[in-house]
Amino acid sequence: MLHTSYYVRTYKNVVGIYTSFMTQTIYTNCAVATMQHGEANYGLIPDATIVAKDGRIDWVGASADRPPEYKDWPEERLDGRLVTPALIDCHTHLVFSGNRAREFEQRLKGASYEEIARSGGGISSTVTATRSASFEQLVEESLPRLDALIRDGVAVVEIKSGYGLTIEDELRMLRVARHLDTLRPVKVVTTWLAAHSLPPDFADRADAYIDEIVIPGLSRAAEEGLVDAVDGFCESIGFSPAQIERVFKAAQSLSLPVKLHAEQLSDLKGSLLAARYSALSADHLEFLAEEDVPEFAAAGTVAVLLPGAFYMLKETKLPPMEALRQHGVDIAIATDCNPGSSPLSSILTAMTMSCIEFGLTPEEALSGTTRCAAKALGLSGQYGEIVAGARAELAVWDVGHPAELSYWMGGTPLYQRLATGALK
Ligand code: DI6
Ligand code: FE
Repeated sequence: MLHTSYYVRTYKNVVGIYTSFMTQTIYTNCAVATMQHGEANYGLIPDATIVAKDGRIDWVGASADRPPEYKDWPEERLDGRLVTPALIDCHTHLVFSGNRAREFEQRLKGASYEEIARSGGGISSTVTATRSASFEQLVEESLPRLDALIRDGVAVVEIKSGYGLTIEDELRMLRVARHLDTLRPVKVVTTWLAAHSLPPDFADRADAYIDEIVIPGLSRAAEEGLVDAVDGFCESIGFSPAQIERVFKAAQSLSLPVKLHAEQLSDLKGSLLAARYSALSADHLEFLAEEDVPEFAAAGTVAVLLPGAFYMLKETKLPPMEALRQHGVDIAIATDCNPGSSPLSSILTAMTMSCIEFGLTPEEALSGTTRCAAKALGLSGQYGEIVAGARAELAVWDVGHPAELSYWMGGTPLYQRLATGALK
């Protein structure tokens, strides 16, 4: 009755990603962490049943309360395992060629990330490698990173451009990202990040780069249906708030949502700019000033924390966690998978790191990779919660309690991913 569409290998066994083509399925004999908004304690239901119909959740609740109309439906028994919404990685740069291990060595010998970037290394070196790789090579190099995320129970992955920096090379990165979506049982959400770094042929002409590459390229990407959102790197080694604002205006005129790399290395008030444009998310935020949190919170913009970059760059300045919590800001966690500051392709590791570095609770870490990550991608109610109407995209774990998802380091306790034919 279940069709096995794809296998991944975990530390314990080979895990199936099962795509159910049944119009009706009941998952039962399991614990469920619904991660529903407003529910305490993970929305945990110890002896639960989930009813899926036509790829969506029709009903979830205690098995004892299962409504009689589902009585004769086919059942999948999950042997007491834990079911959560499938995980979401809402910030990655996973399409790129090569790696920057040598730069990592340089940093360990004392060079800073900014120094390396200013001397022509850093993002520029990945740009050179990515431009010279063929489409097929980019797919081949990116797939293992995507597969690693899938092994951790991920169903939705955001992928940014930003290592092409010409119109054609940026479009090509997004085409690779869209192609990856067709190769694996995941939904890929794409982001235009041409305002990532200034290529050498535009040295000292950042405004011209915005006018000649970033904005016209974005229109092309939108015409081709290659882009779901627009991002920028608002930093002294990236682009100024005024330059980013011009990109945001172009996004707005194309009805595309925006998001921003903000306050990673300094406080340029990018997060407030993002908030003014009702951004889906502002990401990094270590240097976000506490006094700016109320204005940020009022916009409903998600704070995406990226513990892999914090770790790799040995950052010490923490985001204003208490203020974010007090003002009810939704907090998401992502890998930031990229060759420079975060060569990380495990969302579970990002969750563990977020607990240790930023003091998140395991429950916040899980909402950060489910409900809040869905919100950061404009997918609220569709992914990231086990709630009637949402997609029946589920992860089944060999654990007794959801805190274990943040607790174990290395390996993945994923037992199974339950996917629906309706994922795409
Ligand atoms: N912030 C990041 O964390 C990545 N890009 C960005 O704007 C780093 C990209 C890289 O170093 O290759
Ligand atoms: Fe990033």
